[in-house]
Amino acid sequence: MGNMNEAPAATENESATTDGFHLVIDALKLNGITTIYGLPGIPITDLTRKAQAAGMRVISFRHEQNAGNAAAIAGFITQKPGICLTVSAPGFLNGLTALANATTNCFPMILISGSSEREIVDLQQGDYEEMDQLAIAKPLCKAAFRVLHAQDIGVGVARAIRSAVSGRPGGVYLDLPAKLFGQAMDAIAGKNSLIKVVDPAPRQIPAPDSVKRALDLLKGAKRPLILLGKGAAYAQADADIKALVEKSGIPYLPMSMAKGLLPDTHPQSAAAARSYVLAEADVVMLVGARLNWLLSHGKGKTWGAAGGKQFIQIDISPTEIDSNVAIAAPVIGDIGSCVAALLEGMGASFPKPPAEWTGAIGERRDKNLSKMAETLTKDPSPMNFHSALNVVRDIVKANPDAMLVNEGANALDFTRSIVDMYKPRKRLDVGTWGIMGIGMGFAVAAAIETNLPVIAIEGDSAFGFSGMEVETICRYNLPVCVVIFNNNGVYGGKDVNPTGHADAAPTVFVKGARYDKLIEAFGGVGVHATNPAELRKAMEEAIRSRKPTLINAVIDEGAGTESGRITSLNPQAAKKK
Ligand code: FYN
Ligand code: ADP
Repeated sequence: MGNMNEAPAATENESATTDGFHLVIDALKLNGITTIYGLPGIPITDLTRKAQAAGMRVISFRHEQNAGNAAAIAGFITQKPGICLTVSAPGFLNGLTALANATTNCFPMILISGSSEREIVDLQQGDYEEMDQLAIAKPLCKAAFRVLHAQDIGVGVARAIRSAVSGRPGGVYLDLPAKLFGQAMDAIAGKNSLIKVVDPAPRQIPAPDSVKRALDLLKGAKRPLILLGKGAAYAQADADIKALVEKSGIPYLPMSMAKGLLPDTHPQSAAAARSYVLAEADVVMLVGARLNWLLSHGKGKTWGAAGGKQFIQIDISPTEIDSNVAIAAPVIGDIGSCVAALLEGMGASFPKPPAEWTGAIGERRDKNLSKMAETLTKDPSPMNFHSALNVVRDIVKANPDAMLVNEGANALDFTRSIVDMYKPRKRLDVGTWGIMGIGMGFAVAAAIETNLPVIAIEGDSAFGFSGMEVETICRYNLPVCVVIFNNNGVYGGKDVNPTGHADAAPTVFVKGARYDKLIEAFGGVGVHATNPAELRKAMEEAIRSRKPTLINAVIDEGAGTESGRITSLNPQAAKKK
């Protein structure tokens, strides 16, 4: 027996060492992160293997942009930062679009990229995939860190997690030079260097006077409107948000990714009277929504007579206030805390808006709804967006838990107004930036994070940006049903090359393309749907079977308009007289 005061002889384990690979994995797992979306390659191939061996899910993509989009939307769905792992330089650059899109949309994600050694990069000595990745990432994300020593990995990961989810969520870059992974250190010291982040997204309680100011404004409003944004969806304060709307009796307008916070069929929804309520409201309460281009910057003819409006804005970011127009009543804090405080301040009863206002909205809403209903009954051949979406609308209504991914131009805009959503955080779309290419990355993450059926409604152009991930969807046997609205081109297939040269017009694709054949190459189910009945049957079977499915829905190549509802943003040469 040794001297009782001496530490017991170290067991084999305790004398073991750890290394950078394992410290990165242990730091992520310690913080409840179980999934990595990425693409193996130098210098992170072994990190992907070791992460999988350590019990993490490592979802391997065909292009890093799609892995990054998957990580970003995983963050939106879970409130935990999604992790995208890439190789250095080109792989890092491929991930940047997703990192920037995450930051723009306030989705929490961490882009982790292997990189070249500092000493070589700084001397510009021409290393393999040499690039100063940290400097390039910084302007595109919320925070960026580099770790050079194994003992700092715990701090680096902790800072990245806290930066991604605290305050306004966003994208964070974590730069790991190749040499870091092989650095060994004492296992106990390594374990002790890791940080389990405490309260990474602390509640931010609004000032009581700001809550009172907002409620006083609402009480005095003759034509109040609540505008729900994706920040409200992200906050996961669903019951209180629903209570706020219903207790106030105020009409509400959901932005696209806030659809489903209350069912789109809710009697207070003003979605089908959008232009009227934006123009006529006298007090507008923004809840996790920005007055950016999607809301005409809070000014102009969209908002009716100049000066007639007063805005209340609930947001976690104080510097968002007054970004476009004066905000009369800012309420700064996390939406959960702000809405709870508003509800408390409303007391037992709160004055309802004048019947004249809600009545006028109802009239306009019903008029638009009946016009839409009439359009949806038409059954043209080939299908148009309305007749195809009439099927999708029914499928989503019958499967309210299914996730809906949506991108495109007409495919996006018509789906947004035709397909009602019934539950929060089900509609995942192009968001603030109107970006193309989020489709398959979002679909993979929606399936991985929820294990629910995923319906991806894709424009044929939009699908082209991430279509190779159909192999990823098949490889992991994900319950994803991709419906491609195939109208032969960007916006449609009608353009012609005026020169008579054999080159197709820039917006036109191969006519009659059979995208359904693509998924068959990987063992998935391909369906060619030329009418609503075929589309309905294929979607119902995909939901039932949970098999990876791609439906090539033939749409009239003349259907829709250039850029959908934002044609005005696409400058066109003045029509020749
Ligand atoms: C809405 N509407 C409806 C319904 N829902 N009518 C009947 N039934 C239903 N269910 C009406 C609504 O009241 C409007 O009519 C009209 O339909 C359009 O409503 P929408 O689509 O909600 O609103 P709008 O005006 O298009 O909103 C502007 C916008 C939106 C910029 C917020 O277009 C948008 O989010 N666009 C995203 C574009 C994008 O990112 N594209 C991707 C890349 S583009 P009125 O009230 O009568 O006006 C690549 O080329
Ligand atoms: P939408 O496009 O749906 O209008 P935006 O992305 O423009 O939504 O706005 C989202 C807003 O929500 C951002 O200003 C962001 O700061 C804010 N936000 C995000 N999460 C929260 C939260 N948990 N609490 C409060 N505000 C939030």
